[in-house]
This record gives sequence, C-alpha cells and structure tokens, in this order.
Amino acid sequence: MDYKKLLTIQDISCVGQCSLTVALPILSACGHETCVLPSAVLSTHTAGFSGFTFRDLTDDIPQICKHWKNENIQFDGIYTGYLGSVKQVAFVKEILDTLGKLNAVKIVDPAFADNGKLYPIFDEAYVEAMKTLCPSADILLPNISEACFLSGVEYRENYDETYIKTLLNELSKLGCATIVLTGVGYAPDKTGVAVYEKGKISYYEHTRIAKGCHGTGDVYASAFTGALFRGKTLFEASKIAADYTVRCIQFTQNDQTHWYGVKFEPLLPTLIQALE
Ligand code: PXL
Repeated sequence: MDYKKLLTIQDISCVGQCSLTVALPILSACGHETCVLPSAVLSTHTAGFSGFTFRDLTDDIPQICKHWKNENIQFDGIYTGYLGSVKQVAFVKEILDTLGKLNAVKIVDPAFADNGKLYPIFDEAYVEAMKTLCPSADILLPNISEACFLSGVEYRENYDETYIKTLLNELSKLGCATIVLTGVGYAPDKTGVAVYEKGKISYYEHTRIAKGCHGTGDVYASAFTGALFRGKTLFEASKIAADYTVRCIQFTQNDQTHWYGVKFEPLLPTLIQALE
C-alpha cells in the first residue's frame, strides 16, 4: 500500500466539521501520515455562526518552516485549503515550492467562495493573492464560484458545456495545467466533477442532493487527496471523492440539528473500502 507523508495547510475551525477537523481524519483513514500547518484558529467556521473568534497564525509560519527545513522534513504531497491572510499566501507558496520531495504532488483548493460570493473574511486582494498560488499547484480544486473569481469569467447559475470549457481554459491560463472543477451540473437533479487534464475534459456526473450542506468542499478535497495518494488516477480519485461526499450528504440531510457540516465519520469505512 502507498503510505505517503502529506502536509495539509488550512484552518482549525474548532467546531463546524470543516478544514483540518475534516482533512486530518479523512487523510489518516485513507492510510497516510498527515502533518498539519494550521493557518488560523476559529471558534467555529464562518458560514452560519455569528460572533466567531479568529486567530490568524500567519506570523508563526516562517518559524515553523525554518524548523522543518533545519530538520530536513519534506513531504510527498501538500494540500492547501482555507488560509488566514493575504500575507500568508506568499508563505504558503514558498512551502509549495520548497518543502515537497522530488515528484511531490501539490493540490490547492482555493476555498474562498461559494454560490458566487466570497466567504466573509475574504476580499479581492485575497483573490489576487490566490492567483499567485496557481502556478505552484499541480492540481487546482475549485468550485465554479472560485473558478470564476480566479479566471475573471462571469459567474452563472445556469450554463452549458461550452461555458464550463471556457471557464476551464481561462483558469488554466493562470498556470495550473490540471483542474478538478466541482459542482458542475447540466440537469436539475444532477451535479458532477469536470476533470481538466492536458486540455481535455472528462466528466463524472452524480446525483445532486437539493439540500446544500456546509463543509462538503473540504470532505471532497480531502477524500480526493487521500485517494490520489493511494495511487488512484485523477479521474478515479475524483469519482471516489464525489461518491463519498454524496453518501455523507445523504446520511446527514434529514438531521435538522446538523446544519453546520456533514456527518462524514460513520461513513469512513465506505471510503476505505472504495480504496481497496
Ligand atoms: O469549508 C470552507 C471553510 C473553511 N474554513 C472556514 C470557513 C469555511 C467556509 O465558510 O468559514 C473557517
């Protein structure tokens, strides 16, 4: 079995089932050593809770990296998500460029927007900074909103395959040749993943569950990363992650009290099984 040493860089939302509290268990369940660099510590995530605390850890990052470099610590893969500040993006770029082993794979989930809107703490300056991260990524993992902000293509709720093709072509001009675009649906009850590799698009369609759940982007990105580093192809990993995310939403959707995330933990055995 492939046992990889991975680094994931994203926030700790103490409560809310997103970012590190999702990535760490999922990557571990996929069988990988999972190292973490927290970008910020929040009391909860920012989508639906009010009065959340936010401690930006940007200024800790250079010292942490210096220590890792002194110890010759390097990673087989680096997966980045929700970051804490514009300044931090430059530090993360340096990590992507210097802390990977030879042939390390770097995955960047822009993690700053959904439904055509930026998440609360982010602004245009953050989008501009995120554009500079794209050339350092081997695989970019945006949703349609993030792809639009990054590429400058107009955001649309209704679209066709030509629009998605244009979006992916424009986005690739930022310097990332491989893109896994999530939330692409051409029929009301369907959604899916458009996988852009060497200018070619392949598409995996699956059921769309009407109730949108928070944190599913992180569940998807973590399962995708876990599967890819288990030796699955880009398309297989995209599919395994999509199927797992759908199962998590189905398992959560009827629980009215669980509005802030998905109950991904009881379904981890199904993800492990899909990797066999
Ligand atoms: O799931 C993305 C995410 C991660 N971290 C924090 C968030 C969000 C989305 O809103 O608020 C803190």
